[in-house]
Amino acid sequence: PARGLQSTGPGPRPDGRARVRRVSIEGNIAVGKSTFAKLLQSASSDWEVVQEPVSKWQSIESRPSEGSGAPQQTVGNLLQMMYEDPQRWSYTFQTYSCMSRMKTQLQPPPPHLLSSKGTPVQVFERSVYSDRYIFALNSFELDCINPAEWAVYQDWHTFLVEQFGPQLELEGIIYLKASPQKCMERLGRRGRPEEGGVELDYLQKLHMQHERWLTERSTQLHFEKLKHVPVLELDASVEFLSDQTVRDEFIVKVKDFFS
Ligand code: DCP
Repeated sequence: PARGLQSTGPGPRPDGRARVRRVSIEGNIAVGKSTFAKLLQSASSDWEVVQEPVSKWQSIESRPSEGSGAPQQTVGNLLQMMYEDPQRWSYTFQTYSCMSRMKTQLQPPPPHLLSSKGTPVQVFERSVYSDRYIFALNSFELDCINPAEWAVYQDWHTFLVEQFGPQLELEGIIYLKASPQKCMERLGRRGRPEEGGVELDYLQKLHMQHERWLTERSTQLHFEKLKHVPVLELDASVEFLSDQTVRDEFIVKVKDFFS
């Protein structure tokens, strides 16, 4: 059984209220992270989901110089560019997706969580850690990110994560696990246009990266605390949206994990 969330911070605040803890949901492409996140969001007002900024990657905006009066312009769909020409665009994509995630992860928790007297938890769809240890690492292993780009990526990633410190730390990870075949089926069903060329082999590689990191825990991590973060693994091969019993079971497990 999974251990509960770590207490990495200073404990309860002087006013007796609990600190807001931070957890990410991890899992393969199309495993159902967003669906699961919505389920958590509706289960407790103490749980606040922060969505992944995918739409930002689909329409990159150019910022006109200050005072020019020119409107913002959409200059590209980086997700599509990355899938169409991974060797050219993977580094740029991984830089931007991680940067936009840092911005969202650095937002303060909403006031109702800060004033909660229960067990407030901020739940993120993915994290700066899966960006690096799943996607960027995988792109490097597939030669879509070259050794110089990989060295640069790792350098700024380590630097920024260390600079921001506790603001980017996680106290727990929920790992939604399903076979790559199951994810492929769901990916086909949702039909996001940019992902039309994704093949089973790619999902198998990403699955392996998740397994190495979260089950075997054999990925070379650069952040000491991350090595010891508790992981709650859930079997996401079941259709949890349509099965009330499964949904209830998930919520019980998550509650236990958070308490
Ligand atoms: N992606 C990527 N590199 C990253 C983060 C994401 O290549 N560092 C890509 C993979 C997907 C898209 O971005 O094509 C969104 O990926 P996710 O798996 O994070 O989100 P999903 O929408 O697939 O999640 P789910 O269906 O589980 O809700």
